[in-house]
Amino acid sequence: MSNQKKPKIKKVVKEAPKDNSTKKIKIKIIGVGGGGGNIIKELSKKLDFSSNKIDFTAINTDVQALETLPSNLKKISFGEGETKGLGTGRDVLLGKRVAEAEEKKIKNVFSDQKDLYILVSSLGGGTGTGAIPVFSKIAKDLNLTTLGIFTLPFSFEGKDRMREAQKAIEEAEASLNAVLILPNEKIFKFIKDDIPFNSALDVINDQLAKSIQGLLSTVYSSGLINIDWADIRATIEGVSQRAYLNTVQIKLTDDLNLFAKSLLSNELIDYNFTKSTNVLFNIEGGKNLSMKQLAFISEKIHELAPEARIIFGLTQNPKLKNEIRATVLATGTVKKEEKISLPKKKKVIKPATVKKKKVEEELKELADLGVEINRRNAVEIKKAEEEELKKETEEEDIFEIPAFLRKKK
Ligand SMILES: Nc1nc2c(ncn2[C@@H]2O[C@H](COP(=O)(O)OP(=O)(O)OP(=O)(O)O)[C@@H](O)[C@H]2O)c(=O)[nH]1
Ligand SMILES: [Mg+2]
Repeated sequence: MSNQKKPKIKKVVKEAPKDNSTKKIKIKIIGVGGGGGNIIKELSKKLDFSSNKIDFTAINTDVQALETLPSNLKKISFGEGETKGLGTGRDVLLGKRVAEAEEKKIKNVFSDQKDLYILVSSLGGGTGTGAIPVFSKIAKDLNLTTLGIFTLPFSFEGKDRMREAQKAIEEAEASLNAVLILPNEKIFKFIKDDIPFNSALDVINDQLAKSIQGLLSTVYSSGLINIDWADIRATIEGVSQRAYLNTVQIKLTDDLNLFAKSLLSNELIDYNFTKSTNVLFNIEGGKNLSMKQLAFISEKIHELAPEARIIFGLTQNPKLKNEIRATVLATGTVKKEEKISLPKKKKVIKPATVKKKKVEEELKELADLGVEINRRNAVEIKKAEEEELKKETEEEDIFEIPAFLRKKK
């Protein structure tokens, strides 16, 4: 650290007022579609503080799925006329159409003047994937502060599902302030791939719920050093920001290096930490909480994301006796070309010099064997190489065109 720039840390060292501004923040969490409902159900189970400041709403075209959710969630069905309350059967266009037709109902969901609206959906089906861009646009038109939390389908569900999900994100993020993306597939980094489907979903939902819980606890707990609503809004606001969120809890005696590493490298979330422009983190602990952990984490964040503005909070939580828990929320605007994309066939463009060397080596080998060669000059060799390269590129590009268009070609 000694020869590095000092981190741009905003220090808000102040006694937390009893009625501080974070405590007044009103948040609405809206789960759209089946998976969205499941995730917010998981989250609502975890909240240990009175949730009258958090409103959970599940909205779906599938009435039966809504009925399985607990009664502390508000449930709204939409598109019943067209879907008969049975869901869309993975029809994205139908999901979009019924959401557009229900604009009034959706506007009503956003009409309660909350400070922050969090849209949660697992993309890849018809309802969430079709409706999320519509929800996002309506929220933008109403000038609301929004955070989208979306999962991407598993690879085994097929490329079309993934493509639809990506398209929905692209459309939605133009209207949302920040978007957090968690590809379901990444869970296989942590669990065996022969785990039953539903159990894998449970693990993902649990992880996501824990992280959101950490964020909410940062918002609603009184801090020794307080993060206020302006700090949170500054982190989320902007357009098309990608977000990172993680919560980690360790024993006070554990290795701080390991703590920072697991806090700042949540591999489930698609996010490049080095691109962060705003990082907000909060540490919660019992009486033994010291500035040491805070300073350590700040330095680690600064090392990883040197350009980020870092805001921190410190919260005493008597329930955490010999443990500390940290939550980090980071955002950074993603340029178009940096957006996560489907794995494409890799284009390996060999530099002409490498090829030329290879050609010459081959010619020499043949000459050594006594084969007479009609040597081409450098211009001819270069022309032939360029033609070969062009042919290769054309062939490779063909695989990036959807099959039905390829056939037309
Ligand atoms: N993380 C997570 N992903 C889920 C869950 N349920 C479904 N998924 C994923 O989300 C995709 C969409 O499923 P649903 O959320 O059920 O779809 P929907 O939005 O209700 O749309 P339709 O049922 O087709 O109208 C699936 O392909 C799965 O990849 C869940 O509980 N958690
Ligand atoms: Mg459904």
